[in-house]
Order: sequence, then C-alpha cells, then structure tokens
Amino acid sequence: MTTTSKLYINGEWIATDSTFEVTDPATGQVVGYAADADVSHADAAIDAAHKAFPAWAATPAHKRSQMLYKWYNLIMEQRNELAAILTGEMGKPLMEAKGELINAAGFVQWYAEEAKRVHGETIPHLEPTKRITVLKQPVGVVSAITPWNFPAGMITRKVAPALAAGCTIVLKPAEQTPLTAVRLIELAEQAGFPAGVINLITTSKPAEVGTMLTTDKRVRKVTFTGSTEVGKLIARNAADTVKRVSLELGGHAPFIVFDDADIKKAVFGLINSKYRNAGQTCICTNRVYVHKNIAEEFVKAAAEEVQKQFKLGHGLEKETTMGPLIDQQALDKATLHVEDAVSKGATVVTGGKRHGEQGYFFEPTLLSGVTEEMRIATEETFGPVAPVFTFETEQEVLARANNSDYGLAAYVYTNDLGRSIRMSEGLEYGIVGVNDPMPANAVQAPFGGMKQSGLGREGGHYGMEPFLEVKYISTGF
Ligand code: TXE
Repeated sequence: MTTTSKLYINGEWIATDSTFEVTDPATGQVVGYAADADVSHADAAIDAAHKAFPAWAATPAHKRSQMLYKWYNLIMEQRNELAAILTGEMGKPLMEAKGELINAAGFVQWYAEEAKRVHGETIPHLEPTKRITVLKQPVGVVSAITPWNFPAGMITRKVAPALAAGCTIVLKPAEQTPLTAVRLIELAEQAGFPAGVINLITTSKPAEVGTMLTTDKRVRKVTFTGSTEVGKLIARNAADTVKRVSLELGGHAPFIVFDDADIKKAVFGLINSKYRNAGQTCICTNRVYVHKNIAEEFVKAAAEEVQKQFKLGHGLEKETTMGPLIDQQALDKATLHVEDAVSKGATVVTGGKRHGEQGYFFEPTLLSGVTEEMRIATEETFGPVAPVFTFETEQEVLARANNSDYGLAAYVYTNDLGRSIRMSEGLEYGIVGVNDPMPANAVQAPFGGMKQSGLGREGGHYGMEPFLEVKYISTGF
C-alpha cells in the first residue's frame, strides 16, 4: 500500500492539493506520494519558524538537549523501519541504510551534548572599570536543503546542531527522498519540539520553493548539501540579505597509491571509498593514481576484488551489496563518462555499462589507461566508475591531485611516515584519509571542503559554529 505524506508546518501535518510520486530506483515503481508544497507553504513555514524563534532561543540548553536525546532514542528504536523506507526510495542496500541511520542518530546524540557547551567568555578591558563579555547566540531561522544520497544523515547533520544552538528550521529534503525525512520529523514531533521549531516542506518544485527559502529576509542562515551548481545559485540568492551560508558541494577525490603501500589494504580502500553507495558520495574516489611500478598488480587485484565483492540487486534483498543509481540522469552521466573515456583510449578492465533493463543499475567499473583530457578526469561521475591513472613521483602526483576545482576529500596509501605527512599537508582538500578509506564516518570530525567543494564545516563542535552569532558587550561600572 502506498502512502501520501504531508507537510509539517507550525506543529501541524498539512495535506496539499497536489502530490508527487516517489519511486523506487531499483524498479521504477511508485512507493509513495509526497505533499507538493508551493511558495505559499514555504512562506507559512518560514513564518512559523520566525515566530517560534524567540521562545526556542530562550529555552534552557539543558531542555533543548533533553529533546534532542529523546529524538536520538526514537531514531535508534525505529532505525530498522526508517532504513527500509530509505532503501525503498533511494536504493542503497539495507545494511548500508542501517549504517546511515546509526550515523544519523549519532549526530543527534552528539549535538544533544554540544547544546550544553555553548558559552562565551569574559575578556579583561584595558580600563579597570570595564569588562568585555562575549556571548554566543543562535543566528535565527535556518533553511536546510538536503540531498538524496544520504536521506537521513544529511538531515540530522544540519538539523541537530541548528536546534542545539537554539535556531528554528525549515527543512526541504530532496524530491527523490522525501519519505525518510517525513518519518524523521514525525519522530522529532514525538520528541516534543514545540510547534514551529522544525518545519518540513516537501516539493517537486525545488527552484521555486528553494528561491524563497534562500532569499526571504526572515531566514538568517542557509545550510545546503548538493551540487556545486545549485550551491553557487544559493550563495547568490543569499547575498542580497547577507545570510550566513554553509555549502557542502561536489567533490573529485584523488586516491593515491604509492609503491611502498600495502597493496591489499589499498585495494580494500578503493572498494570502500569508490563503490559504497554505488559511488554516490561526495567524498567518493573519482581519480585513482597508482605508482607505475605497481600499477599492473594493483589494477589486476582491484578488478578481481570488484568482480568478487558486488552483487547488484534490490536493496531489500539480503545478498545485495550494490544498489541502483538514483535516476536516469545519473545512469546517463555514468554511461557518458565511460563512453567518453573509451573513445579517447581508455580500457574497460571490468564493468562499463548499465546492468539489466529495470531500474538504474550500473556495473561497478574499473578503467585503465585514463588521461587528463577525458571528462572523467575533471567531472564528478557520482557513480561506480573508477578511472586509473599512473604516476612516477610524489611531487608530480601531488600537483596532479591538486589540479582540480574541487577540494573535499583525498586518500593516500603509503607506509612512509614522512611521505604521509608531506602529502596530507600538501593536499588542498578538507578531508584526507591516510591508509583510511572511510575518514568521514565520525560524527565528531569537521566535515567539509575547500575551493568549490564548499564553505564551512559540519560535525563535532565545528558544526555548531555556523548556527551561532558572536556578540560582545562592553560594560562599564
Ligand atoms: O543535486 P541538486 P542533484 C552532485 C552529484 C550529482 C549532482 C546532481 O555530482 O550527480 O550533484 O545531483 C535542491 N534552489 N551531488 O541534481 O539539484 C534539491 O531539491 C534551492 C553532490 O540531485 O543540487 C535537493 O534538495 N534548492 C551531493 C538539493 O538541492 C534547490 C549530493 C540537491 O539537489 C534548487 C547530491 C534551487 N534552485 C548531488 N535546485 C553531495 N555534496 O553529497 C535543486 N535544489
């Protein structure tokens, strides 16, 4: 049975005149219908958040923390049900969805604690009868716009610190994955957040509704994860009213394997960093640089592992280890990148094409003989395609790795301590995994990118700062 979800505005669940289909990317079948908000709903949600702000900002931090804890417990209790909803609309294997839910809940737990640690300081003045007091205060109404690739994690990573800081929220999840968001917000309602503190808008019209959420004067901060293109648009939208903006955008991660590395570990690392979530992760490996002395051995071992590890299928089937891509557009992009590389001389070592006729599956793919003029060398594929380049020197590979408009994540495999330090300091990336393919599954770490990969950091105590204003008060006595 398919359900029709509602919007959540000012503590009420509201049906809309029109709805839009939510489909299972493994089958193309409709799994539900979501309420289709227009700008009038966005206006009402902003209004609710605006009116709820003063009381929420004044609510003692311990109380906000208790509600966040309650929300955390509810997500943990309901995580299997949530994971099934997530897999149904997004496609990732159930095991990965369950992992995402634990991580998503982890953000709520972390910020339940962080809520209590917001404090300022007193600075001595040059004049003995004056004091400077520094306060940290919530910025105000926050618009949170989230993507489909982590339909739960990307929500809690934004919403939990905003609530902890004392901000109120209008959340707009991606149109591909509204149902996970609805269930998460139902649980937030159960946790007892007051009316208007969290508002949820689902829509099939992201440009229209998104423009309102990023231009309206009452909104003081926008936090966004998604494409670089939309990120730039949001930054422009926000400029007129000088909103605070956090952007977590695309990436083009280099994965560098030196000839002193443990090849087995590096192959394991590639499997994890490239093919997890079918390659639809912003920190996914996009360019594999292997030292020429070990390239043949590495490619052979990696291809064997790729063929052994992955069983494509519906995410709810037990044996599935790789789900579909999100939609036809994603499938087209992966196909285009492979075809373009092959037409310019690359070799398909394994995979290379669409899998099956139903849904949007793409075979886990490894390409060798890749060169810089191929599209895959500079554009984010967001699919399970790993292009392998070779290199000769440390200096050369560092320059090539940094030759990108993106700067989110980079990976280095080496057993040479000095090299690992030189490389991790030299890489112009916000996140570096040294012999570690999963640097980002820690809620306490500052996640974010340099260059056109974004602005600001999420996670840990760093993730609170974007939601806080600093004010100083000079008092004479
Ligand atoms: O992203 P969009 P898409 C990258 C990845 C992928 C590409 C396109 O390369 O292939 O982006 O994905 C909302 N005003 N990433 O098209 O459109 C939209 O509704 C306001 C990287 O899905 O940026 C959704 O909620 N909002 C990435 C969110 O933006 C707008 C995750 C992201 O969608 C809007 C996803 C507008 N005008 C894609 N237009 C990552 N960093 O993890 C769309 N949106």
